[in-house]
Amino acid sequence: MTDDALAGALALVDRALEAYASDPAAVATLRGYRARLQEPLRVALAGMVKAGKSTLLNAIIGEEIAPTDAGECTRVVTWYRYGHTPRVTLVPVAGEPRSLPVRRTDGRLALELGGTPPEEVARLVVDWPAAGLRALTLIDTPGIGSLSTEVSERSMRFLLPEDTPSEADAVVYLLRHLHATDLQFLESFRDTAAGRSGTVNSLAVLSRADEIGAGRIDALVSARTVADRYRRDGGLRALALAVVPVAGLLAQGARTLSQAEFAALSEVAGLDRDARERLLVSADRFVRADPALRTTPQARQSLLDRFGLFGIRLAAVLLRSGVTEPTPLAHELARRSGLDALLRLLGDQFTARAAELKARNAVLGVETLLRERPAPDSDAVAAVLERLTARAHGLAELRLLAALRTGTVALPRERAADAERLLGGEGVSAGQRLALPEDAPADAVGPAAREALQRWRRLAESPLADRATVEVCRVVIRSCEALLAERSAPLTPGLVLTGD
Ligand SMILES: Nc1nc2c(ncn2[C@@H]2O[C@H](COP(=O)(O)OP(=O)(O)O)[C@@H](O)[C@H]2O)c(=O)[nH]1
Ligand SMILES: [Mg+2]
Repeated sequence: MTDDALAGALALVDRALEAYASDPAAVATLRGYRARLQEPLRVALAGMVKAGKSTLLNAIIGEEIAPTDAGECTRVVTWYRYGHTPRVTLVPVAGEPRSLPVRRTDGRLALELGGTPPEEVARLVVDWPAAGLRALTLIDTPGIGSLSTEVSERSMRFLLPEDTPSEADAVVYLLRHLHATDLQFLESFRDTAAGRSGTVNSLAVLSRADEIGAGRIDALVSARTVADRYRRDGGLRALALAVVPVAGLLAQGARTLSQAEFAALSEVAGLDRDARERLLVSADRFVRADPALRTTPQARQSLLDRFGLFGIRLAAVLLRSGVTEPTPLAHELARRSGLDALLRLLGDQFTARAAELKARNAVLGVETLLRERPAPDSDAVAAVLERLTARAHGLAELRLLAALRTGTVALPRERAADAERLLGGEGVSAGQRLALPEDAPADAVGPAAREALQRWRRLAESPLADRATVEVCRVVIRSCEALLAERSAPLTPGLVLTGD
């Protein structure tokens, strides 16, 4: 299924290259699409200023490289992609790309534009040898709805270009509180021609989730409830495949926890109850001079910056409940931060579908080209395109999934949920599509797939089914048939991007 879409898209672009051979601009565009099909999936992190994008990007990569908070570099789009050696390249709007020095302060990259004004920078490209970047290229975007409309516009132009397909294959959209600007953005992403059926390539993160519970230890539980509410009632269902709460700062700290930090956290955890509660009552109190502590106020300040009061409290609880080593502490903190759940979603929804998402973008690109610059041979290219979209079932699944999510196709709620799952809306593995328990034996797939197939065949043959329903049935039935045919395929989800 997967290879079909990718091979088909490559063949389509090659055919278009022939048709447009005498049009240098079109050739350059098409070559770009071709290269892109063979690169890792591009996932952009988007959201308002200070939503926690750069922090979350670091957490996903597992290294503290992206600069956070203000600075001119946070005003330009920055790509983080896999490379053997660290390298930073500035790509100007006009002129040749040039290398920038790779300088780090406290681990993070000190990205400076070397005199070029931000508005003359198309993007910065950071090549970095981080394992997490092998499967995904991550793109940090400047905040939307920022005080500077020019910065905000730059992000929107990147995510929603007017005349070309988006440069990102998928988007993780961070929101702190459901804000009108957030919804507006998600809606335009969904509706724009280039981002058509954007639902299938967006995930929403309720970011800085630790702040929702005012630093209480159960903050993530409250955040989960808020995220569930957003998903149900907030109009987000039509706009993103899932909404998950993540405490990005804690996640970043957990993935880069140092021995010294572990020692300092252990000292806090080892205090007697009264002293500990007094110390952790507020951020101010935590960093005050205290002769009873070995950890200096500066070190405590740094702990606070890296983990937040919530993270320090949580670490103290874990250390008191029997965690004794840095690695298990780091893992438990990452799990509780919500990062593991997000990585699993990225794996299930994006990485496992990378071929289809990339192919979809190439198809949109060729479609746009055919529409806007017809060539003598356009009809032949259009025919190849049509055959591809009809044949590549993965693309049909994405299209139908988006239609179901956005309510363009109306089905009774339970039926729609069944269809979405079978189409891979909760992950593309056989187990996820058939709602099998995680420990189900491989031979459970056959009977479950057959049952689903019969269920959807009955509906298709029902005299009450209208044309739209029959069309849904056709695609779902094909997904069931593919499950039966691929019974030997792995039961478990696709690649999960955990680091160490
Ligand atoms: N408490 C808390 N603070 C966070 C979290 N994520 C980011 N921050 C802080 O919020 C500020 C903005 O974060 P940044 O990642 O630069 O946001 P961006 O503008 O969206 O890239 C920084 O001071 C971060 O330390 C989080 O999960 N919890
Ligand atoms: Mg940022």
